[in-house]
Amino acid sequence: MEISNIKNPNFLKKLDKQELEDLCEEIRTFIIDNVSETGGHLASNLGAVELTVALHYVFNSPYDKFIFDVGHQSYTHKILTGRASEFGTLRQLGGISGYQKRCESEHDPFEAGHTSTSIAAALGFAYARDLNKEKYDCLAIIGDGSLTGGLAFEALNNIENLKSKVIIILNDNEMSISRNVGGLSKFLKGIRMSSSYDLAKKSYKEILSLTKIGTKIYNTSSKAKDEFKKKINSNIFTNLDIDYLGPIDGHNIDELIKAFGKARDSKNSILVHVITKKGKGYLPAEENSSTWHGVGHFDKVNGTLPKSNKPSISEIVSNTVHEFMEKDEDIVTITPAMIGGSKLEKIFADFPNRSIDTGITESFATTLACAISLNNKKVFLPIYSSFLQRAYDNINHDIARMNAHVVIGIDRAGIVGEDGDTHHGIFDISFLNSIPNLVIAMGKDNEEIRNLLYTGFYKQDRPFCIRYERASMEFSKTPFREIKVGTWEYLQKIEDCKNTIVSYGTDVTKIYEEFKDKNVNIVNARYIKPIDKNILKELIATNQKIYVYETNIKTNGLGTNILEYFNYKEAPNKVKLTGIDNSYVKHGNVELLKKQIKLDIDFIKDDIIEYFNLEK
Ligand SMILES: Cc1ncc(C[n+]2csc(CCOP(=O)(O)OP(=O)(O)O)c2C)c(N)n1
Repeated sequence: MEISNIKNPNFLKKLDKQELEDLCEEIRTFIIDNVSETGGHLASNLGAVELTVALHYVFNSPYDKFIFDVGHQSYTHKILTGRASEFGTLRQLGGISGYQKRCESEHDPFEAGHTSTSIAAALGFAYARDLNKEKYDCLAIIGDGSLTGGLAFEALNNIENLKSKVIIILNDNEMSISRNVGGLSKFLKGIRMSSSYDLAKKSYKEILSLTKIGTKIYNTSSKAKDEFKKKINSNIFTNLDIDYLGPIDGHNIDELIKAFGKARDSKNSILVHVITKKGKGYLPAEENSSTWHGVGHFDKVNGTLPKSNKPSISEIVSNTVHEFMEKDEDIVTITPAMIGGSKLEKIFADFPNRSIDTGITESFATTLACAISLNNKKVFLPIYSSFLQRAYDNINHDIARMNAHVVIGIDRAGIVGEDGDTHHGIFDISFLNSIPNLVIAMGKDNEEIRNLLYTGFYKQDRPFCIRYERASMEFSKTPFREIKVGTWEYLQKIEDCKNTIVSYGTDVTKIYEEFKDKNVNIVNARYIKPIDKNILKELIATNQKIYVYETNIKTNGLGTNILEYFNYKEAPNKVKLTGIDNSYVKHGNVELLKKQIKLDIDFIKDDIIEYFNLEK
């Protein structure tokens, strides 16, 4: 079958078991072929092929609502719903998204990119369906990793409350990005292994008919039957009034179809526990699903990923914290499920007693970090900028208010590229800027990043946020020195020059490369908060014309901080702010995205030349 020709999932209903199995193999090959070119979430998608085909066989999308948690594993769904021919554009600028998108298809009723929202969404759809007196099924397809998020638990708790039927498909591959953690994961493992489960799998009629009393129960009210069913199959889900069915072999089409049929016919909300193998069908991904969770383009024949010759900034940060942890037993590192992404492998291997993976729990991890730090500890808490949005209240209400010594590593700050609008780290400055006690810093190179970390851990004792982007740079073990909180530096200061560019991070490095020896002053505003009032006073006194360059949301950014101070000082300076307007940035290559929103260095260079009336 030509996968690219699939227009919708209707054809599936006519296929027999063998044809369905063949289709799954073809889809797998199609995914590997395409993702090896475009990059994407390979291992998660390979594990969910049969599961998704069986769901589309049993249910009727778009009539029934398919809500994939995160959406990173929805490629088979995209293929079956008419988007296979566009797979060459996956995650590229102007191409199809790597997640569900309402604008892409009527088969995508909801959108995500962050985890643990699917059950809440399915429940909301189901509640509205019942209010509207309509009849269709609302499905949340959620991984065991995403089920560790508090939001998923809150939704489970509300199923009994809202009383609308939802179907939860738990795709359990024992993995988050790294191996899944925590009591829930242990519990799921227990279910998979337990023999009592086998008992529960047999029909309760079979069990009841073994004894006289049982037969009597079976012949009496359905309530008694329900009670008995619950007893033999009692677990966390059934105790929340959600029926439980499973575990089901997630690569056996027949078993899946039968189980999903039962779920469709059930009156009650139900969770179908499906066991899958992450990376299924592609050996390198099966053997190392963490590495192959999300990848760039790769060599599909040899199963090799391209190597960067420079370390990522995440690695530079974690290497530096590792140096501190070697000598300082009071540092604890906490990650909400991002050991690999935040490059914490060595910290976790060398300091297992002071490293915690809390699962996908940005909110919990932040309050936990706060409490640990209040007990004579310093906590390193790296979280991706966009996921930090989940922890806003915990940073404000806990860490900042109690002035706790937590060094928050804001990883993937700025535009991240192919993951798109749900993942760009462009809001953190804006939402943290208004919180008292917080320091927000961003270093321009290896040495400054290391010195900022040193300052955050050893030269102050309050919350310290250090942002760093998704990029690579040279690493070297430079000696540490303090960078006084709230101090900026001139990268270039020219006598009598009245033009000043202010920027931070690698943006200021790029500006310096473009404008060194030109008639502009260049200020590295490595502390976005607090700002350097001495330098600002100097800029006012010499009436500098100022250009602020940020690749984050403009509202409440560094530029706003400068304007606020100038307003307070009734400064006469002309100031131009550049940054991202109050809008979402799409997915695609970082440089192309920056060009699209007119924030790439070439555009900025011309803009600065024009603004300051400089010679080209
Ligand atoms: C709030 C949030 N935190 C972290 C992530 C990063 N992330 C994406 S997928 C994933 C693991 C999901 O595991 P699971 O749900 O089991 O799906 P699998 O990929 O194993 O199929 C994580 C941690 C995210 N998308 N959203």
